[in-house]
Amino acid sequence: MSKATIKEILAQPEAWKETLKDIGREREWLIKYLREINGHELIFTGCGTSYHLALSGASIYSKITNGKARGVPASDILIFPDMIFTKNGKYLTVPISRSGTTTETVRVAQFIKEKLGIETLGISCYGDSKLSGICNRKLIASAAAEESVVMTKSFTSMLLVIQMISAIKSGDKDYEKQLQSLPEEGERIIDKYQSIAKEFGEDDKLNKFIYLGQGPFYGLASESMLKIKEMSCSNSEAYHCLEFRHGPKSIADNKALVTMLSSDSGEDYEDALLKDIKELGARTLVLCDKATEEKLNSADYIVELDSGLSEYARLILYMPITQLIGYYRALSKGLDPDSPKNLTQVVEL
Ligand code: F1P
Repeated sequence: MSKATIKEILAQPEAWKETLKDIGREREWLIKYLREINGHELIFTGCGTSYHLALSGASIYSKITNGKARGVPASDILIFPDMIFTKNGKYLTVPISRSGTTTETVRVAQFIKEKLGIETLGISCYGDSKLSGICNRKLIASAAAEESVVMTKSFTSMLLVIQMISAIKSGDKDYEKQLQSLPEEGERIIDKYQSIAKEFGEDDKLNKFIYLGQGPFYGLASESMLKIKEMSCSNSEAYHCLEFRHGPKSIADNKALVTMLSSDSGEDYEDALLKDIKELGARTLVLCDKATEEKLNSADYIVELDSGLSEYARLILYMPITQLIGYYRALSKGLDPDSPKNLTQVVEL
């Protein structure tokens, strides 16, 4: 059995270090380029994992640069372009694709550039892909290229590219300094929490996995949901934290693991929700930077990053843990995470 997936999950801090260097080398043209798009709305887009990346990336870009941004699935641009682009709007579209060959994403880049005359900045792991050849400009996270079918280090590394774009566009030196500490923090967190991820992944009393995240963490919750589904064919769902009360909580029971990808801005709301979830009898895993009293009372387990990083800097540090839960769940079910059922590395229609 090949070991690509686990190798790539554990190699994320190294990929982040290389990606920070790679994007740092593009700084000069990026500063000029991003100045030219002042006032433009950024439309981040992709498919599957890359769509989840677009969701979190848009939220980060908006907050750090105070610019307008949205994350949309490539299929919506393909089928409902007028829903996204208005006649007199000014846009920069950012198609995201690990492979650079996913059909919807490539078709969208072609359509946007040729039919709408809108500028495209592609983000990929391969500089010689179809997508890279179509886009006006490109940023390549080559250290995040993967053998595996499921996306792990490519997800976090391409999200880090968007964080760097945001830091460079805003000129926020403190934010960029925080990003520079992610590789070292990542090594420490993987070393400290890999075993608890294995424990939750192997817990055969669990039969459903629910991931909650608000704001920029919703894209991560969606990606964590997809990982465990792809690798282990488990029942998994993702919601904005506070949406969970509006119906989905009906399935919370002692066989459910509810993982909260905590924010700072929503802490009071999220802590109150955690208490409600515990009272429903579900198992609770909380990922946070610093544990609060409520979290200590209501969480079955807390992954406390203790990084001291802002909520918009630390996001990717949550991902190795949720990726590893999916990985170990697959192994515990006798499945091979490197050959996930029904999936291929690229979807070409
Ligand atoms: C997108 C994608 C992945 C999915 C699987 C198939 O790929 O749909 O999200 O997990 O690997 O491809 P890409 O456009 O980012 O290459």
